[in-house]
Amino acid sequence: MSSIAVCPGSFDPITYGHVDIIRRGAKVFDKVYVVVLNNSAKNPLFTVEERISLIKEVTKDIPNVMVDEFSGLLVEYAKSVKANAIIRGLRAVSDFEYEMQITSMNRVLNDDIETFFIMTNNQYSFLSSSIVKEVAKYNGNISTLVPPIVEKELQKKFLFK
Ligand code: COD
Repeated sequence: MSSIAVCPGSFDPITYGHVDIIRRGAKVFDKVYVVVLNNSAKNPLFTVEERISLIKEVTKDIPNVMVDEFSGLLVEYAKSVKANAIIRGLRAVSDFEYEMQITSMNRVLNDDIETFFIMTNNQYSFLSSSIVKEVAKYNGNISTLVPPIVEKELQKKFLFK
């Protein structure tokens, strides 16, 4: 039986922190579905299509990574691709409470799907999509935070309006 995991998120946009988690996950699981959850509660900067296209581009060298989108419950998506694992990234202790809440809820919804946490590389432990957007908005240097293509698209959004 092959091990299939889902790596869900908003990815608005994908950062080197996300890429680190995806790469580490892809070494452990046979197949990893990186799925953009179309979460109506958030007000994203990038459309779902733009986010997917950026994720595809920066993960194109990892053969066992698939990129997809979904609106609805994560456990439903996991079931639809026969995944029995969810991968989440941990940056700092501050992530723990939020992650525990999501994991517990997902367990209530489907106890057959296990969540695995991967600690990020220390150099990305402060990194989030929100911080990147904030710095990009004021034309700060984000070249060490996101892949070049993401940097270019952020500059387009903020500077060439
Ligand atoms: N280093 C390591 N990991 C990182 C970093 C970093 N620098 N930055 C982000 N990550 C990790 C996050 O911890 C997370 O695991 C993943 O990358 C994605 O992060 P985000 O911020 O893009 O995505 P989130 O946390 O906003 O995603 C939340 C979901 C969309 C997954 C969640 O809201 C969800 O499952 N929604 C679907 C509805 C549902 O099923 N709800 C029931 C459960 S609550």
